[in-house]
Amino acid sequence: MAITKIHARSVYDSRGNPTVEVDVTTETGLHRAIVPSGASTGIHEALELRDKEKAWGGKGVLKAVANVNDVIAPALIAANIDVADQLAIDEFMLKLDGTPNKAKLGANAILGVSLAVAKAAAAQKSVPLYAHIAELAGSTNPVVLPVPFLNVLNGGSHAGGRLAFQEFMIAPVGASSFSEALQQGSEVYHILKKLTVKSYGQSAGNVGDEGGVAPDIQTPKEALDLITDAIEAAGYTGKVKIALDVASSEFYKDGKYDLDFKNPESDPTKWLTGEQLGELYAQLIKDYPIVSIEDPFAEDDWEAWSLFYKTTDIQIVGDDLTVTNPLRIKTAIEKKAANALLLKVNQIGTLSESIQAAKDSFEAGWGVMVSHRSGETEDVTIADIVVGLQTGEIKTGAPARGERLAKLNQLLRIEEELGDKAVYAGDKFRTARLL
Ligand code: 2PG
Ligand code: MG
Repeated sequence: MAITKIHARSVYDSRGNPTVEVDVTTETGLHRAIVPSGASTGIHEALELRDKEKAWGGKGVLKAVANVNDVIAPALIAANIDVADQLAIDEFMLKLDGTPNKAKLGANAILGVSLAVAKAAAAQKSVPLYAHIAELAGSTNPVVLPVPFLNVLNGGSHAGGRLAFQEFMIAPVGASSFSEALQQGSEVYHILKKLTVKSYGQSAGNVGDEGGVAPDIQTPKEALDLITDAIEAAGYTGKVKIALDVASSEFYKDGKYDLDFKNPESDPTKWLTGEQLGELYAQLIKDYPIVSIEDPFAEDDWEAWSLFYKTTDIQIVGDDLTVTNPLRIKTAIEKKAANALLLKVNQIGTLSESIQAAKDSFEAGWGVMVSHRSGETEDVTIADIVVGLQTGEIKTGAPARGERLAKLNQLLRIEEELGDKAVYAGDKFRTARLL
C-alpha cells in the first residue's frame, strides 16, 4: 500500500518546547507520531535539528518540519515504496540525508516519518503495532510485558535541588503481572511523596521533569533511604527493587565527577575519580536492593566503565555511552563496558536502526531497556516497541504526569488484549527475550 500524503507540523512537548509531529496518510487513514526530546543528551546522539533563531529561545523546529514537508514527503511519495517495507523506507531517508548523524534533515524529522510509517503498516496489516514491530524484528513471542522502571525521585538535570544523580527508579520485579507491578509502583510512589514532604517540607513533594518527587537533598543515600522506607511502608520489601540513572556525563569535569555540580562554588578538591565513584556504587549496591545502574560513568570514560564492569553482577546500562548506535554498541561490547542498552529511538533516528541496536545487544547477551526522553508527548509508540522487541524492561518516568502514564496505560491495554497469553518479565527482565 502506498503513502498518499506526509505532513509535519510543530507541536509542544512536556517541557513546553517545540517538537515535530508527522501525519502519514494511506488508504487506511491518517497515522501520527510525535518525536520526544532529551535534556541530558549524549554528545554522540544523532542530530536533533533546532532552528537556533530568536523564536522559542532557539528551540524552534520549523526547519525540521520543512525538511519533512518539502524534502522527505515529495521524495518518499514519488519513490512509491510499500508502507510495510520499513527498512526500505528508513534506508531511503538515510540516503536522502546522506550524513552519518542525520545532520542534514535532522533525526527529529526522519524519526517522525519512520514511526508514523510503522503505524500505517500495522493498520494495513490490521495488527496491533507491537505485533507489526515483532514481525519487523523477527521476534517470535511478543507477549512479554516489561518491568516498568518507575522514576520516583528526580535529580540531576531533570530537577532543581542539589542532587547530582538524575534518576532513582523503583522496579516491581516481584509482581505477577504488569498491572500488579503498576499498582505496587503507584502505592510506593504515593507513600514516598508523603514521606518526602514529612522529612523535607511541603515543596519537596513538587515533581521534576519525569514526574518523580524532587526534594532539595544532596546525597544519593538520602534519596535511597526515603525510597527504601516507602517500599517498606507499602509492604513490598524484597518485591520492589531499585535502579539508578546517574547520567554522570552531566557532571564530568576535567576527568573527574562533581557530585556538587549544581553549586557554582563547588570545591574541585572534592570531585571524585572514576575509581572513587565506582567505590561509592559498590557501597550503595551493598546497602540497598539496587539491580541496575545506568550511565555510571561519562560517555567517553571507557576505562572507568570497563573497570566497574569487572566488579559487579548487576545490570550496567549504557545510555549516553551507546546512544542506540550500533557502532558505539559494538565498541562497548568489545571493551566489556556495559551489559545492557538503553534504547531511545530519537538517539538514532529510525525505527529500523533502533531494532538493529536491540538485536546487536541481544546477540551479545545484553539486556535492553526501552526508554522515553525527559521531554515527552502523548505518543505511546515505545510501549508497543518494548512488547514487540520483547525486551522485558522499560523506563518511562514516574507513575504520574500524563505523558509518562500514556505509555504505562498503553501497556495496561496491551496486557488486557493479550489476556491469558500475557507473560510478565518480572525478575527475568534482563533475559526476557528468552521467555
Ligand atoms: C535519560 C533520559 C530519560 P534525557 O538520561 O535516560 O530519562 O533523560 O531524555 O534528558 O536524556
Ligand atoms: Mg540516561
